[in-house]
Amino acid sequence: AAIGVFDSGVGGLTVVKELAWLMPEEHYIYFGDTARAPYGSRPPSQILAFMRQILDFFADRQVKMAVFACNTMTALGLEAARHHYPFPLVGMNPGARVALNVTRNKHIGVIATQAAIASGKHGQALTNLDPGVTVFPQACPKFVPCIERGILDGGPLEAAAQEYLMPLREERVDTLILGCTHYPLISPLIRRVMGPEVKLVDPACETALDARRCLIKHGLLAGSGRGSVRLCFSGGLDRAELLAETVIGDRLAEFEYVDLQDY
Ligand code: DGN
Repeated sequence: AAIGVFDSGVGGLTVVKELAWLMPEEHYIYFGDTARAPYGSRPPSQILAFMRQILDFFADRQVKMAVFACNTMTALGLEAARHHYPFPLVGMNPGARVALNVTRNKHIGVIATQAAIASGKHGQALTNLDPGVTVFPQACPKFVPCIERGILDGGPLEAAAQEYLMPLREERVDTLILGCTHYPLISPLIRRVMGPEVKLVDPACETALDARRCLIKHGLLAGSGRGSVRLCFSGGLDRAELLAETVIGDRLAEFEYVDLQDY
C-alpha cells in the first residue's frame, strides 16, 4: 500500500521530496488541491470539509498512512480527524526543536498562512519547549497565490517579502521557521531579504522522520525494492508538472487528474 501525502496545492511536494529521500522504497500518492488553493485565507469550516474529502479519497485508494503536508490543515484538522480513518495520520512537525537548537538570541520568527498563524500552534510548540523564547509570528497571505502560479521570485513577490520580513529583521530574529510547505520553494528570496546570517528552518525533514517513526510503530515500513511517486491534482496538470519537476527533480513521477467532487 502507498503513503498518502496531501496539501492545498503544490507546496506539499517539498515534503514528498524529503519523504522519498528518507524512504525511497515506499510508494507515495500525493494529492494537491490546486483547483481550490490557497486554503490559508478560507474559513476553518471549509478547510476542514476539504480535508475530509481528501482523506476520503485516500481511504478509497487504501493508503496505509496519510501525511498532512500542510501546516494549515495540521493546525486546524489533525486532532479532529484522528481515529476517523482506518490508517494513521501524521501532521506537519512545527520545527520547534530544530529552531531552538539553532537560535542564539531566542528571537524566533514564524511565517505561515493566516489560518496557521491564527491557530498559534507554532508559537505554542516553541514556548512549550522553552518558555524563555520570544516568538514573532507573521502571516504571509500573498506568498502562496504567487507560488501556485509558478512565480518564485521578483516583482510582486519581492515586494510582499519586503513587507512581511523586514519587521522580523528589525526584531533581530536570528531563526525563521518556514511554517508553510510552500515557502521552501521561495527560500532563495526569503534568504536574500532576511540576510545570510538568519537560519531558515524547513520542518519537512522532521516531518519525514515522524512519518518513518509512525510506520515503524504500526509495522508498516516497506521492505526493500523500488518505490514510486504518483502525483494527483484537482486542477490543470501543466503547471503542477513543471513545479513538481522543480521540486522533486529527476524522480520518475506519474501524474493524474482527480476530481474531488466525487468524494
Ligand atoms: N501549504 C499550506 C501550509 O503549509 O499551510 C498552505 C497553503 C495554502 O493553501 N495557503
